[in-house]
Amino acid sequence: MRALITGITGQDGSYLADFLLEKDYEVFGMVRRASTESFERIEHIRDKITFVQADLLDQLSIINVIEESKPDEIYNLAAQSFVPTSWNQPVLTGEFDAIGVTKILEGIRLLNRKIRFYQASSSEMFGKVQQTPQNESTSFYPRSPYGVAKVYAHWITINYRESYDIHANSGILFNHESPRRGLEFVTRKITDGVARIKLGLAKELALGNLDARRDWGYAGDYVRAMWLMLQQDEPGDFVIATGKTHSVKDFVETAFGHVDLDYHDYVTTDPRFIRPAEVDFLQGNPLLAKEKLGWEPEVNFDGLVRMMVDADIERLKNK
Ligand code: NAP
Ligand code: G4F
Repeated sequence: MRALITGITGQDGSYLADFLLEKDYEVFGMVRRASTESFERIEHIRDKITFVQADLLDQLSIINVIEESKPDEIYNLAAQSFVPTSWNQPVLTGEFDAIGVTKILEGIRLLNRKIRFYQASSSEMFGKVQQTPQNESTSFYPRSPYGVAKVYAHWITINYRESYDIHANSGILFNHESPRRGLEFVTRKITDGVARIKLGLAKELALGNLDARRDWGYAGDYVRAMWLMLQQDEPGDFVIATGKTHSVKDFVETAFGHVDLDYHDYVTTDPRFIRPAEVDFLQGNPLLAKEKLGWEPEVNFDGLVRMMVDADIERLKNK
């Protein structure tokens, strides 16, 4: 089997590449041109991946990589994925995260409609939640340009499924984290901060809204669900989540507690990290994924926090 992964240099792309290589896939990774490479997350498997260069902004480049890699499956994980940036760059976010998806689907429509497609949809689409817990039928109410773009991408995926009979799938993934998570996202910012404080490299950690609640899982578990969706006879939409919700404060408390520190002594709040509109609460219902895909998460909240704190301490100790 041949798979093309867009966003292979990102958190999810790297775990998915690990997973597919284990399954003996031939893996093609779409990367965009940069003056310096950002291959840290895939350094360990670099020689097993065939890299193809394209950008979500460029239709012809996408057609060329599909033609070159001749994939059985395409996983579209590339995106401008940081929610705060989407207020500063709303147009670019729309171009990448909404129109970019249409460009890949157009490539499939033109070249080979048998290619199976995975779209990285997001629980950010639920935004100001209309129902709790959120499932595949819950109405969307996005609260950021990122969330709005992802709603477009979700619906264009369904539209190509229904219009052209393409095996196009949308995974509505709730927040998933790991030691490979970008440093600006709150979980990694916290675990990196805890490690620095523990090692005497920093004295405080400035955060924004500590009351926001998320359904946090482990990225390694979530890429398995992506693959499972593409192995089904029928394409579909699936919520992937743990079903549990925790506040940012819970995450902070658990992370500091893991290294025997009291967060009250170190955490400050800074209005710079408060968003123009907030998603206050997310909690997914992964029942459909359990029933149809046989998918369940293996790492729980405490295990995830410990894994991330330990990895950051190890990384900074060896610097
Ligand atoms: P990430 O670490 O930010 O990775 C994003 C990837 O997209 C990087 O490889 C980046 O490449 C690539 N990319 C960005 N713009 C591009 C462009 N114009 N052309 C080609 N590639 C481009 O994100 P992630 O956490 O792995 O998330 C993967 C996907 O799942 C994203 O679509 C995200 O929106 C979605 N999602 C994530 C979560 C989550 O909790 N992690 C939850 C729901 C949905 P560079 O290395 O060149 O920057
Ligand atoms: O970690 P975050 O930046 O993730 P957010 O906004 O939930 O988005 C992530 O998950 C989505 C799935 O729901 C993905 F689609 C998206 O691509 C991304 O991966 O923020 C989580 C919460 C927010 O409520 C934020 O206000 O943490 C709060 N927060 C509090 N202090 C902070 C901070 N977030 C960040 N990034 N930095 C802070 O200092």
